Amino acid sequence: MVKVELVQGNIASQPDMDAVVNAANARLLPGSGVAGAIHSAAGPGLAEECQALAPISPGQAVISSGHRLPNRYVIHCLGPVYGVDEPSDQLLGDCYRNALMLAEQHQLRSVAFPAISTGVFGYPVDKAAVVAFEAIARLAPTLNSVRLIRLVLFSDSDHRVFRTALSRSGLNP
Ligand code: AR6
Repeated sequence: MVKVELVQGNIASQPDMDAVVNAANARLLPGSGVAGAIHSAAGPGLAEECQALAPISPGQAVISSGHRLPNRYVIHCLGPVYGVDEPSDQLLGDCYRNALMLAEQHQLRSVAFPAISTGVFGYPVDKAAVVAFEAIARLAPTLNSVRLIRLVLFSDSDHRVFRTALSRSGLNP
């Protein structure tokens, strides 16, 4: 069974993971928050590669190489803008599902996610945590290659909210 773990930290500093997930914008350009941290650590080659993959729509995921990041791959997800892209819970769940399916297709063992949509896109953290773990729990029995899923939370309070949701999710019994 896949292991799900939580850490507080920076998504661009997860050297032991095969892939990190970017909370991207539709055009896959460098932005603020997660996208800013990932693009500045990866260098300009990431934005160049992404031009051919963009645009993407809410819920979609695409994969690129990691460039100067310590990870082999970056999986770019466009989360829903809360209150605008509907149904937001389904679209946010699609991000986690589609990212994990790409990881499976590339036979990756470990994937680190940020809390997609909970920054600029305004998704309430407690609701986002429930959606994330529901999507992961539903897909977990079908995963063969992925053995470790890490949620990287930027703040202590987000880390606590995700910890509560994980303990109620039925994952990691
Ligand atoms: N590592 C881990 N988590 C982080 C980091 C980091 N380095 N930086 C911020 N967070 P956001 P979104 C947290 O805004 O809501 C961008 O401009 C942050 O506290 O990065 O999906 C893109 O270009 C929050 O909890 O992603 C898009 O236009 C969470 O990561 C748009 O923002 C997500 O915040 C995407 O918005």
